[in-house]
Amino acid sequence: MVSRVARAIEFARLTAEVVHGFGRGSKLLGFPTANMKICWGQEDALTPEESEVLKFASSSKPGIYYGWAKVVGGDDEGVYKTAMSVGWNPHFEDSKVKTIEAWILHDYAEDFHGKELRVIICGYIREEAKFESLEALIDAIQGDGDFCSQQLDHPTLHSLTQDSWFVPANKVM
Ligand code: ADP
Ligand code: RBF
Ligand code: MG
Repeated sequence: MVSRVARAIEFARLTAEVVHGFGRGSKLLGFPTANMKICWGQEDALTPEESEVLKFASSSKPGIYYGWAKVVGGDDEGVYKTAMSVGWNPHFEDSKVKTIEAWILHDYAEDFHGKELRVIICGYIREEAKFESLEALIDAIQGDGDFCSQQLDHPTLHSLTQDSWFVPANKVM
């Protein structure tokens, strides 16, 4: 049994390029995850946005989070719910890198590797786990999606879809 408790966190507004991950999100699990670029070991030469991502990656508790996401620069710039995995993917022993990955709860018509992903991470639901089987991991991820979606229906969190973080800079009044 997977136990989930929603814990609010200080909202984390992050933006990063979508980079290639292990390539198994869609193919092996059936859940595509957009991996955010993390500039490890480059502390001195980062933009403020890159520093924020690095800070979040370094200091956040590994686990599953909920939030809102928007892909910038593609055909679909909607703000959608997302379930996010932050950590080491302990189910897979070959994973030696900490990742920030967003499974956006929306069907996109196109792949968006290389585009900008903006997110507001709002809360934490559970630790990452190693499961008995791939099916058990898949069930857990599906359950996380449902749980995250419910949290985001709360009016306070739903109003973040209108947050200035998601408004293009040239359209801010
Ligand atoms: P990778 O290992 O390169 O991250 P994945 O199999 O996890 O590959 O697929 C992630 C890619 O799928 C994203 O970078 C994005 O281009 C695309 N994608 C399409 N729909 C979604 C979605 N709903 N959520 C996340 N990524 C999506
Ligand atoms: N990986 C794990 O090793 N353990 C987990 O408990 C776990 N939970 C996840 C929950 C969600 C909602 C998502 C989107 C991913 C999760 N992952 C977890 C990460 C998953 O293994 C990873 O996205 C794929 O391996 C592709 O890199
Ligand atoms: Mg991925």
